Amino acid sequence: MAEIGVLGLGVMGRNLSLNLADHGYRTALYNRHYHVTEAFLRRCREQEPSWRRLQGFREMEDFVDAIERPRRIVLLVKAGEATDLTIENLLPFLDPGDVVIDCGNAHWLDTIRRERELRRRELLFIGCGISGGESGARFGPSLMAGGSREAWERIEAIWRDIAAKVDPETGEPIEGAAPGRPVSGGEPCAALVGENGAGHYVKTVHNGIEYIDMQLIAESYWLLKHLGGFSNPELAEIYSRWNEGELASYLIAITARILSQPDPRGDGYLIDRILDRAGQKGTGKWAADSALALGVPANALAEAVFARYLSSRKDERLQASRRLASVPVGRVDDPPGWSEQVRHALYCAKICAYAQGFQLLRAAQQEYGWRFDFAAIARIWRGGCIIRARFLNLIASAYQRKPDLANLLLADDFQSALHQGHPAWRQTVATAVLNGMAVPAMSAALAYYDGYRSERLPANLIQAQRDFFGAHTYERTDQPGRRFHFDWVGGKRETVVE
Ligand code: NBP
Repeated sequence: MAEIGVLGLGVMGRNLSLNLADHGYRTALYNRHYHVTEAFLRRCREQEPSWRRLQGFREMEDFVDAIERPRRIVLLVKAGEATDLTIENLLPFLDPGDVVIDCGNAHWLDTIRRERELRRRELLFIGCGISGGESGARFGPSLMAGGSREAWERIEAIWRDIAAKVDPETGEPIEGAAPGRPVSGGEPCAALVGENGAGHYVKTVHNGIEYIDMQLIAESYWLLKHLGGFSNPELAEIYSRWNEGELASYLIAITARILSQPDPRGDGYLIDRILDRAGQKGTGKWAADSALALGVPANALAEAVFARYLSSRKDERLQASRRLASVPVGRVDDPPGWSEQVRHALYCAKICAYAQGFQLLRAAQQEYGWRFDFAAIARIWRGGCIIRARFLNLIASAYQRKPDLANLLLADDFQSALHQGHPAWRQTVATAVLNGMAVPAMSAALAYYDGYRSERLPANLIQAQRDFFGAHTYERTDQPGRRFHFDWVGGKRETVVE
């Protein structure tokens, strides 16, 4: 009998199945179109003996029957309607106590609904965020599970086995897994983060941070390239060097690789031939939607999503570039000094990006009744996932020391990094603006920082305007706890409203 089943053999399902097989799990496989299953198994059998642990089925009923009870069935199908349809088709074959684990990129509200519906049928349901793309699924993803403890206990050992591992001493990802030879030892990047939709919510916030991180890196690249005048090999060298320090992360590492890639179709570099139109699958928007819905000032997140929208309007931008006034883009006098400034700006803005992500998690736990362990979430993001970064160790320590920390910006390590880096950050944003270069995420993060640290903001005027046109009332600084309305037209009477 199989110990687990995987339903959906797209990119993620195939790779997660191989990961399971590498770890010795007998795995049953099913895909809507059987020819996909057949082709996959044929390739597996030719390549690696341990993959004989994978067994494919044409009929869904036979697939379910082949899994030992109570069953564990992983769904890796397209998120949305396809997931509902798949669950509906599975239901007649399941028995009470079986656990269904949806590893697709589901919206957390769908997961909350599905968990409730399956619980009514005495079935367990886990919504599990999975990050790391194809190679993460293959050699160790970051796994963010949401569900009941009973359901989690049924998959915990497997999840810890197949997840990415980090060195318990340094927190650095342990690399080196190969087909048939998984990483052994290390701290697994897998955890139960909360009930029902919590895992998919954490994954959504992960993706939101990923959007900001990518936008910030893209902005830094643009500033270095155009204002610093660095060539692609020099840029690759700069990012490789940055990858040795506080910015060390998967996204910085791949940026260095990307910038040094020659064009396979001719002279020059591939990066210069790639169209500047960014795609998206919508999880960044979900995160930004949630920030708006929950009243969380995640402006860098929103800007990162908007920046992709703006980039996708290539034809309009082309027209506008010929018609709207601009300023000539200059060159800085001291390119090495400039790259240091940009490095500080990137790091400070990145701290704000993560601060906004964790603020979102804080607000969501109140809204949905979850209780997040922020340190644990930071720890499972250190390996396997797209935003894995050295400085997640600092975030984990900050929350470990102070689980109720109001905002990451206030953690000692980040306070001092911001103290040290903010002059260069300001200089970077100012230089970009004066040269007509858009740095939406870097400047939004700076506005967030400056707004957050301001004892007073001009919101007094907004309150006065609201009271003027809509009698929305205001509070006075000298009479706390009471609300007032002023007769702005008559100009005489201020009344106490309550
Ligand atoms: P793929 O596009 O490679 O595969 C999609 C799978 O969904 C195929 O097995 C397909 O079956 C199945 N499917 C579809 Br489409 N409609 C179905 C339906 N109505 N009923 C049953 N099965 C259906 O996607 P993927 O990249 O493997 O992603 C799978 C899930 O994992 C998605 O939810 C995705 O958001 C999530 N995810 C992806 C990544 C990533 O980096 N790719 C990362 C994290 C999470 P077929 O072969 O018969 O068409």
